[in-house]
Amino acid sequence: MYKLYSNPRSPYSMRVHIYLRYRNLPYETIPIVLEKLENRKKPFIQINPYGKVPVLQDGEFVLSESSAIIRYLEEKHSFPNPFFSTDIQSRALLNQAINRCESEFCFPGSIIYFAKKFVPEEKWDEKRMKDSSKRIGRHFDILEGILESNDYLHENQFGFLEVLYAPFIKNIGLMDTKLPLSVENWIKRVLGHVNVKEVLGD
Ligand SMILES: N[C@@H](CCC(=O)N[C@@H](CS)C(=O)NCC(=O)O)C(=O)O
Repeated sequence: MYKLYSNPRSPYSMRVHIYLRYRNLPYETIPIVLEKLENRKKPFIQINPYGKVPVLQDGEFVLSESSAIIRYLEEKHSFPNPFFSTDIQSRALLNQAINRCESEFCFPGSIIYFAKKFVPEEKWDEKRMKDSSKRIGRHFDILEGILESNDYLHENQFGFLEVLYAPFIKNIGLMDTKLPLSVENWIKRVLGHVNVKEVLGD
């Protein structure tokens, strides 16, 4: 059975929980208490020297990075509705969208999230946070081009991208960004997905 080293408040871990439930793959969760810095100590630091969750263990094989974990499991199992199509250009476009999700949304989003959750307001780097909000706004304006005529981002099916975005769009209210209606509706759709709700709650 797969083992998933994870923390219940970690959005990157939540991605993998959503995915494992979506694919109905049995797994055991091994909680890592970040608050007690368990991630920085042995034995976890030997499992991932970067000290980050999630980490998947498949027998002797150990893999970190949420996106790489999901991709590995997709490639290992032959699902009837795989996230990656056999068409090389479709796969390339999905990879492009995955990279943009990380760099144009999750990265600027984490700047705002961590400031608002963990830094006293008088110490906020307002300019950096405003620039991050703008970047997120631009990203969703671009995604509107897809979502005004599609329910989902890639090939109009709930898939890899929705799994990656889900835990982060849950906090979209913190991002001070005006969203196009089609994006708001997509967010509702994703957060209403049964496996997303199982992991993130209502
Ligand atoms: N790029 C990594 C990011 C993982 C990550 O940043 N995990 C956070 C929790 S959400 C963590 O373990 N932080 C602990 C630390 O950096 O000390 C992924 O996609 O899995």
